[in-house]
Amino acid sequence: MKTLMLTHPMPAAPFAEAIRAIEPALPLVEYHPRMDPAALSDVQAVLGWRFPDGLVARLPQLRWVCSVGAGVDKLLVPELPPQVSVSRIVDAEQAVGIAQFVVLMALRHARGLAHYEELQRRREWSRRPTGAVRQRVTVLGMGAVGSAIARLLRAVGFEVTGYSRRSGATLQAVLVSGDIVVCALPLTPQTSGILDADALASMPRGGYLINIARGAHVVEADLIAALRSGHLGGAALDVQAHEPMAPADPLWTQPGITITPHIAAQSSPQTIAEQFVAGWRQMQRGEFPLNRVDRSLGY
Ligand code: OXD
Repeated sequence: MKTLMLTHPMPAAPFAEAIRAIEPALPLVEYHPRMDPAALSDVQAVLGWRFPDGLVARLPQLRWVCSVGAGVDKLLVPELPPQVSVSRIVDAEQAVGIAQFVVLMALRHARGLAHYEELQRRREWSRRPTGAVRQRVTVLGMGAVGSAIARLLRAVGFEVTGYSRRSGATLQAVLVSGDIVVCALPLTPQTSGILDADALASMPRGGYLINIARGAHVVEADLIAALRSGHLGGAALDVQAHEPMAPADPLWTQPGITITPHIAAQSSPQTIAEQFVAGWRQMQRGEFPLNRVDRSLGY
């Protein structure tokens, strides 16, 4: 099964090297925009992050798309034929890394670190006593990543409520009780824009939002408005609607927002290669690939 590497903006070479070390016979070709149609006509598998416009129509033999990440939203394009299997990487180490990042941001907020950073800039030594953290955190999305986040938050003292499609509670009910809200949802048509003005207004005054999922979950203009009005106390956005963010993006300069460039945690090329090769071998045997997503759900 010839495989097209579509990992841009990540370089393909580390993934290709790790795959060849496990399965030297696996035919790999790296995508470039001016590729000859003949080189695409026999591609059966894609290892990728995002489909360039119009590419799917140039892959008549496509059988399997494997995401290089945990999310598949940029690969589930409408023109993807229904019989194509889609899978993703499920990496416990990445989940732990993301959970560590969330705990870092939650503690930074709960312990008021931004205040002390500001005091240091002003050379001001003044104390504001606080107890151990016991704030309530709502984790939206209780898949592998959300569950790891909930476990680690509880371990450091937060009171955690998880929300998922199956949990029965309404979104509004769980937002009301979250001093901190963590978004770990898959991006689907149902969750796109889920954190809009109404949802943010449901959070308690002074609430804090941490997004490690996808920028499109948040209506960014509504978030900025909620911060400007003083309703929300701040936000940590590891993901943004437009990545990479343009210099003029208003999120950069909004007080209270901490921006990081989608670095909460990545899977290693080795892990991705191992899972990709396992799926490739399954596909060769006529089986479904490892970590196949339900295309009707989008995760
Ligand atoms: C993702 C990832 O899907 O980094 O965002 O794995």
